[in-house]
Amino acid sequence: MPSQSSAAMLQCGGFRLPGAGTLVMAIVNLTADSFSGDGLAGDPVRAVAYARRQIEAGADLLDIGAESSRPGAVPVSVDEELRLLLPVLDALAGCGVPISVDTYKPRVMRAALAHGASMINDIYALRMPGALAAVADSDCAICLMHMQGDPSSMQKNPVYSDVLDEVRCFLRERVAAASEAGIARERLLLDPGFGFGKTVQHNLELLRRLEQLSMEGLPVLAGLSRKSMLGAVTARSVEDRVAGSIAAALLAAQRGARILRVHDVAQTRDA
Ligand code: 8Y7
Repeated sequence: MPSQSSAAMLQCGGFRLPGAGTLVMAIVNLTADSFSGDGLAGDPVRAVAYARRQIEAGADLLDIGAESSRPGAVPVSVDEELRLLLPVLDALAGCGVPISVDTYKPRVMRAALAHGASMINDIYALRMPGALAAVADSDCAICLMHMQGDPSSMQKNPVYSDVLDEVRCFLRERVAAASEAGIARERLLLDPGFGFGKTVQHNLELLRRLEQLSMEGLPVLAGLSRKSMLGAVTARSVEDRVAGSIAAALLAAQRGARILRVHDVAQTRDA
């Protein structure tokens, strides 16, 4: 991974993740209507068992989400998100791997950190009012993801003149905002946000040029698993995109991605 070999360690709560090599992050969806049909439908016992199986399968991190961000998904209230999330976080305390929480809501961020989360994965890149402050006083890692528009409308007509340039420019602005809020650089990850306000062509171009995304050694996270761009390339339905997902994960890793956010942990590790 030449483009990332000079990358520094990532501070991730009580964990320090190595500055080289590729890590696998397992997706744990607590919702019923997740994008890829893998939602655990708000059953905390099943969710915890599922999360533990992902760790056994070799997950280096877990990413737990209680609100679907699929195109057109209905927003969930803070109370409902916490009701789904907190019992699972409590049950996974001491599980041995860092837990990331997929949320953009400052109140959920604070509660998740108080319940042991080591990373915040924010599809809005800390743009919600109060989000920067919610994470500033902790030592959690933060994934800053690019999205054009919002999930209710983002796939309607995404337009860019140079998609890589615009994504990088946005992320650079978010890194500056985080730094201004007192968040150390070694806590930050960048993510182009595959599928978030992008056409298939935009996504493929971002994957092709992924090496150019990283700025000054900040690690990159890539989430391609089972996404519709893979359906467009392979003509497979969501449940038949494992091979495509693994191929895409490998391409991302070769182009310097440090963390691969995936559904199929064992298969991705083997590959
Ligand atoms: C991503 C993500 C989703 C991604 C990051 C899905 C929450 C859609 N995709 N977070 N979340 N990056 N950082 O298909 O690509 O998993 S939801």
